[in-house]
Amino acid sequence: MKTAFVTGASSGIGRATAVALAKAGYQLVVTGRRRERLDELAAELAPVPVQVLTFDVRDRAAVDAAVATLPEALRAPDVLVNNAGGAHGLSPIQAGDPADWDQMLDANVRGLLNVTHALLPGMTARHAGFILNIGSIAGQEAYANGNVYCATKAAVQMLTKTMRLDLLPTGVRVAEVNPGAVETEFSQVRFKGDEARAAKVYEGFEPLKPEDIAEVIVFMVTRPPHVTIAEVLVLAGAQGAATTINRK
Ligand code: NDP
Ligand code: 8X3
Repeated sequence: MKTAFVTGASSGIGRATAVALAKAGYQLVVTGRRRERLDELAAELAPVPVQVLTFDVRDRAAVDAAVATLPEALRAPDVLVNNAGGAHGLSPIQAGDPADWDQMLDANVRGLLNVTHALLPGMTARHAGFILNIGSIAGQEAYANGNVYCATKAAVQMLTKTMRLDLLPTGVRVAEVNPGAVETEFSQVRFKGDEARAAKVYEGFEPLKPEDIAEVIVFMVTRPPHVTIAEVLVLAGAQGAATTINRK
């Protein structure tokens, strides 16, 4: 049975991706900080084998320790989906909170590196595998007040491209999906639990669902070894650019 390791599977895009990969025949390692959410997911996916790991991707020692508890086969997954992360705050740079900046830089960039670093020895030893990084339209274009979040996702794009080059001789493929507006807990986290403000982000148009992104991810990672779909931008139908949305 093929194996997939999905970070940030307790919610949103990561959760939907775990479900879709399970349906596609993968056994899973699912990670996040909220253990109960991950246990619920594992129960929902039974009898598919699902291993739950709880750690904060920002904590390299915790990532390494959690990965070390896995059996060898799961430490060398066929597919790694680096999805954990998000936005904290939406302010002009001059009004930004450095604590928010740290959270985004540490989770979206360093966290992706921490998880990748922990799994690469197994993946490169197998000479196969697929790393799928979740970027964002925010990494492709600047929007006002996006500053540090946009920068972290631009970093994901450059890391994806450079990792692809570095890993070429190892047989590990690397690609990126860049979603537009997907209705998840993303905006609740960005606006620190302000549900009304979060709901406004998705008002007046039909946003993407996490399952829409999951479907694209499964298609990408199940291409045969001679095919790499390197980068995909997925927008909502009413979305022309990050903040250009045709709202009714
Ligand atoms: P959600 O908030 O619904 O999910 C985020 C997931 O990441 C959760 O499972 C959360 O788990 C996990 N996570 C966040 N921070 C950490 C951390 N420090 N350590 C471990 N896990 C963490 O948002 P989305 O599903 O929308 O976001 C998933 C990815 O998609 C993110 O990288 C986001 O930037 C990106 N994205 C989202 C878009 C959108 O419009 N929604 C558009 C483009 C990209 P837990 O809280 O349990 O730790
Ligand atoms: C999430 C999409 O446009 O809110 O990455 O930054 S956006």
